[in-house]
Amino acid sequence: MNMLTPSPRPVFRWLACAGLLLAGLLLAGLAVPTRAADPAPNLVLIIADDLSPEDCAAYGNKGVRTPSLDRLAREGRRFDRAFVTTSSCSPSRASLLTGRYPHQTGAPQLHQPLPAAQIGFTEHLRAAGYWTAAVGKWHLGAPALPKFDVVKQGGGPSGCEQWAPTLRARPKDKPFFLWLAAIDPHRAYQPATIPEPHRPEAVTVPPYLPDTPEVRRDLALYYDEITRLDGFVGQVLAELEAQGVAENTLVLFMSDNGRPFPRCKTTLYDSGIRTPFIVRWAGRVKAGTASASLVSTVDIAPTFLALAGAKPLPGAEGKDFTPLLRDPTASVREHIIAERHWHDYDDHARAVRTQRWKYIRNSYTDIPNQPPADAVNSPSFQAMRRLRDEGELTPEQSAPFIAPRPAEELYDTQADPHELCNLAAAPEHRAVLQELRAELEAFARRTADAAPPQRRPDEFDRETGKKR
Ligand SMILES: [Ca+2]
Repeated sequence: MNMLTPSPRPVFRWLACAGLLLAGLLLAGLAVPTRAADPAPNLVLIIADDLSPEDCAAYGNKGVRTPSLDRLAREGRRFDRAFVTTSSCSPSRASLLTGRYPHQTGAPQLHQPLPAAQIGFTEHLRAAGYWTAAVGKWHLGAPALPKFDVVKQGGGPSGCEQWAPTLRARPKDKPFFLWLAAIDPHRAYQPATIPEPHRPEAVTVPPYLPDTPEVRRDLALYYDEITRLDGFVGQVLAELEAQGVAENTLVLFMSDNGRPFPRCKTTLYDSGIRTPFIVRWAGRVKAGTASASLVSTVDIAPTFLALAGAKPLPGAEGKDFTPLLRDPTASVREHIIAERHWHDYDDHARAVRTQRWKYIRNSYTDIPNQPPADAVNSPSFQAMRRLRDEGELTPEQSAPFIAPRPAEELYDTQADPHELCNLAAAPEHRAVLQELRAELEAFARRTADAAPPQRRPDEFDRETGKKR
């Protein structure tokens, strides 16, 4: 019977196989990314405003609640020696976007707009097929707006309210770059920013600030804004997961400058220029690791362009730090350079920092090491003025009031992490001083760096912070 009537089964088998093969090819076709086997990574850069790494739990401060940053560090790599090129908001951002030092951007002083002729790395990302958006704080001026496809400014007190919604509404047919800039934890501070505010007893008071109730309350309010910012970082991480793109997205968290307190923001001490720097990139950067290698925010532009397979920026100064993503013990630079320019008050200084040493050269020794106007207006600084008048400040706490100040400063950051003991005159460290001095002089020659021909007047009173 079977021999006489041909069975239809082989035909069905063949049809079934062909169908499966076709379906497989179709599925494979859909899964193949537009850029061959290694798809261009999405890049998310999160920029806090005035945050020092010492004020994140991931960097050891258990008094501040930053669960999302803790998670980023747990799932990525924490960089412990990462630095901005200047401790000042808009110049730091202009340097980051152009991959150049502040004096090379045409916008070295606070609030100066970045000239349109300065090329931002986003322009090369766009040429390579990326969709680019800046969301939250802008502070780069109108001429730089066209360097992104989309710029959404503000959105709420935190500056972060539009981050996740913008990510949700992105075009889904392109790799993306997001510049997510917070206004937190920038001053001014209000009570009840978060449901469970930090207690003043829980804060860590650095030794160059007096341990008074005013300073503790001020630090606690600063911590509250850090926690608020942290919540928005968590929303972005959740949205990346919801879209199924977390695996192929590099997230980098940093700050534009250090905490807005005296002897921190605008200074060239680590409290001004050291930044949190956490990179998460699943499967590419080993989770839960830390790196002590030097890295600068001027390095981000060349690194992101290299990762995206985009053209490098002409005239960029930064170094591609992708070796540090593969190996936390790799090295891409021997030192970092940082600059100080006019910021509310007149100033001009430069610093070079190696793994161990910090050398600072102050051009205007006649003025004190002034905090910015927002910090002068803070309860902390006003308490310090009172204590100064009462003779109750330690020498290191008095620094913001003392002039003249030294032309040169040298610190051993390993033995003296708060940079309180100036070794510039110590005979046993003369060789280090000369080496770092020569390094700064070479930098000045190579990049045509010099103090401006004219001093710029202060915009605020140095004691009261009132606008002049
Ligand atoms: Ca800032």
